[in-house]
Amino acid sequence: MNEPTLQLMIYGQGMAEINILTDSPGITISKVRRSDNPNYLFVDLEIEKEVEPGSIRLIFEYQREVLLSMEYELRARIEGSAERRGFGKEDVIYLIMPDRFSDGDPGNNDAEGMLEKSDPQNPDGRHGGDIEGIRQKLDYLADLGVTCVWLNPVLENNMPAYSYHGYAITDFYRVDPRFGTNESYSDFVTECHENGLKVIMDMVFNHCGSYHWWMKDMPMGNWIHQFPEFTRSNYRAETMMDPYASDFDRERMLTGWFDRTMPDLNQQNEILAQYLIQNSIWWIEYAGIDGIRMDTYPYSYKDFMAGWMHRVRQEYPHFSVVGETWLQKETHTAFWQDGSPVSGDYVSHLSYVTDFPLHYALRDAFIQEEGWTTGLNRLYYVLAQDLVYADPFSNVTFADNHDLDRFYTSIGEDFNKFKMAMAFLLTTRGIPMIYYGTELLMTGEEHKGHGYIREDFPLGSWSAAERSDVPSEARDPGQRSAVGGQRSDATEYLRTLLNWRKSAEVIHSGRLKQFIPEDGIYVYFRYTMQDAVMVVINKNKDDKRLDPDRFREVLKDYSSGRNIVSGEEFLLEKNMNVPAETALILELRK
Ligand SMILES: [Ca+2]
Ligand SMILES: [Ca+2]
Repeated sequence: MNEPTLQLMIYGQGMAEINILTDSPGITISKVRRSDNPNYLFVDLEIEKEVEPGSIRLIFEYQREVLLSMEYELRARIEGSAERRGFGKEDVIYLIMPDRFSDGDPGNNDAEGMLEKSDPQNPDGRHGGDIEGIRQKLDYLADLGVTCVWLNPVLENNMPAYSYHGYAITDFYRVDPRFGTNESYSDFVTECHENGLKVIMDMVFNHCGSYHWWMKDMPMGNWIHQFPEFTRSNYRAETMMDPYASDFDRERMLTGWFDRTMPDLNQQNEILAQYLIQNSIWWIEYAGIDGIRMDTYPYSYKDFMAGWMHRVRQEYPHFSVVGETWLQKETHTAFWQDGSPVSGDYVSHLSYVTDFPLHYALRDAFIQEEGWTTGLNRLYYVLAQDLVYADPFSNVTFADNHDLDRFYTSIGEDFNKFKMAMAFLLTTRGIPMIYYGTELLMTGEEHKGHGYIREDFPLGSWSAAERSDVPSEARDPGQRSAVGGQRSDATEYLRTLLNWRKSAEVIHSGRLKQFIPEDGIYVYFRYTMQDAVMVVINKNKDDKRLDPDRFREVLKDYSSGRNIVSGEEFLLEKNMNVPAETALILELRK
């Protein structure tokens, strides 16, 4: 690694009284720190560049007597590791909640030592999905046309209840045994790569689970933020950049707990900060991942987050990180993106942010009536504010995710609106993310409970006895019933768009030009010097005539366009017909 220092946390009864030595060549113990807890020792090793992978020896002495000598392994790096490319604008991400996708190994559902047992009928319980289940579906995902998978956290959540979602980590170095093992996760990443899929690992620095072993014997008094009584964050990330924010609110935002079961980590503690940084780098290297999605990005100290990103970039200059920046407004979202004109003197080193403002607009666009600022104009106005971003084309865009109403539900289960929205998501600027089951028109309302927006993927393997509630047409989208038929149409529609997008460089790197929505029709273009794609979204319940003359600055000598869904040829002439409630995606031809 570029960084020669490695911090070790050594835990054991009375460990602070131990003297630690090494006789391995090229290794120096540069710093030994103790805390107010006598059971911890923190040791910095300096590793010279010339040191080969293999075992080094650590010697533990008490009163000049050797108590223990242990081997510590320095692993070889993956070849070309530092140069890994990460994910980007050419990709479409598919988000999977591992407990709810497919149960490839029913044998791990009640893994030994885990406090919560499986309970597939309980929306908040563990349903048994795992890494093996996802592995068995890689052909399906590759065929669907997504190019990158993001799994909600896979690390151990040994909590007594509500542990399936993964965000209450109890061991930062261990994959939850109900999902698999560290080895099976690393093998999974390799197999994804063989199937043309990249992998994003979900990480959490803001908090851990209240059953993390640290909580039983705190490494230091200031390891977490503590209050006389339970104190919740105010969840107002806007306090980080609001020029009028009170210190009280900002402090409460940063140090309040995300939930009762999620102690808030104090990254101003340098040893904890180093622990988290090393942990993320260890996973990149160990599992060979392509990117990180960092949970609750603004809830950790922003200088720590910038320092972390800087460290990651030092080791992996092209690696991708997307921060979960759940903010309402464009400016507040853009603040976190490195180089944004609205970041002030904050240098985040973060390349990708999650585009919540566009998500809200996408929902509104199809449920609101058309008005000066409503309906399709919501999309227009959000994109018109892209000047606040350093690179809006790298924003991660989405219709929904694991915390939001299922998109199909939020648009009143209207299949035409669904298709128009997906066409927009996959052709406008940004790196699109699709939540698992979108292709099967899965439904669910967030306010009923998160279990309802994270239901079992109907095409996953689930024990039949447990899954009697899954309708048979959902198991086989080829089976034609009213619902099943629409589901297979949805899958086919997305499959066509996604597979086309894979090689559509004009969407990956082309410019964007939009025309103000008029009469319920929104027209925009993606274009390069060589290619152009015209998108026409007609929200009206009837066919409309369109005069392409208004678009001549882009159309120039293009005379026709091929509809990438139907293959049909459209002549770009006066009174061209735009079918009702349809998005036309036209590859323009001269
Ligand atoms: Ca399982
Ligand atoms: Ca915090």
